[in-house]
Amino acid sequence: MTKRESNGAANSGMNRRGFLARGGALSGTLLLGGCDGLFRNDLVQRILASADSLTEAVQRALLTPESLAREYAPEDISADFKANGSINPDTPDYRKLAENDFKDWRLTVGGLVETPLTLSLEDLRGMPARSQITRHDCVEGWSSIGKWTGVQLSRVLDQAKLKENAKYIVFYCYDDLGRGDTEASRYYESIALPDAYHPQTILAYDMNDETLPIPHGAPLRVRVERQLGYKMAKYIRSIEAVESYDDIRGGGGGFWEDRGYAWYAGI
Ligand SMILES: Nc1nc2c(c(=O)[nH]1)N[C@H]1C(S)=C(S)[C@@H](COP(=O)(O)O)O[C@H]1N2
Ligand SMILES: [Mo]
Repeated sequence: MTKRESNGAANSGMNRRGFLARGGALSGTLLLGGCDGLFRNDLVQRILASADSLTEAVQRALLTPESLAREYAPEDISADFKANGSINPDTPDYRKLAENDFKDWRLTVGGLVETPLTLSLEDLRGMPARSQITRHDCVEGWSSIGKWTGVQLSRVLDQAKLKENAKYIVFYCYDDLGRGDTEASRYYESIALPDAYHPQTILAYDMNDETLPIPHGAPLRVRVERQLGYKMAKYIRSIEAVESYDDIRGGGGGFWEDRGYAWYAGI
């Protein structure tokens, strides 16, 4: 893949034939097992096995071009992208990192991986980047369009090498949205491998061509473009590969899921 890849299917007004041609190219990639080995056959098998409900299986379309979220044109970018949930975390560890412009921030990648990683922002910026202009839909009923740039999560996971039994990717955040001042009341989220390996799932460090601002999740937030806003963890501290999220916090797989929201929030 090229250093900067972008999917122009939506904003170029591609016709159906062009769209199908893209689809052919994508499935060709799958069959050849190319694309940096992202779509190895065993991974595809595990992805299919990890779909934990029919709705989820139906909504997942990782293996078809329709699975790509629509991408917009630069002129569609919202002048005022709403910031929601935590907008300025006040936990002491986050304040300290923010004061030093996140120079000391490190992303740890662990759990069910062969090679645990510790990555700085520089490391992440040094990896191949992807930009996409997408619409963010919040469960509360508002939407905004923004441009996101970052590294595909798949690249980071491939560097860490997922173990055979890894099924979910968990994001732990710095903000204490639960206001309980304990580890357990901090924001967290989880996604399954099909979303983790989706080409538009990126760890974003830039928004609208500028460094990701604090209200939107500095220094790093995930974009999971086929799901609702609450799945897109901001203020990421660490990433963990797990077989199950049953034993994490309330067992729902996320801060809001533990409070009744659906774990799979497809749109
Ligand atoms: N760490 C963290 N991530 C979070 C939240 C939060 O409060 N804390 N809110 C979620 C919700 S409900 C939405 S809609 C989006 C908001 O992202 P934005 O502030 O960039 O609009 O972030 C999601 N990720
Ligand atoms: Mo939201």
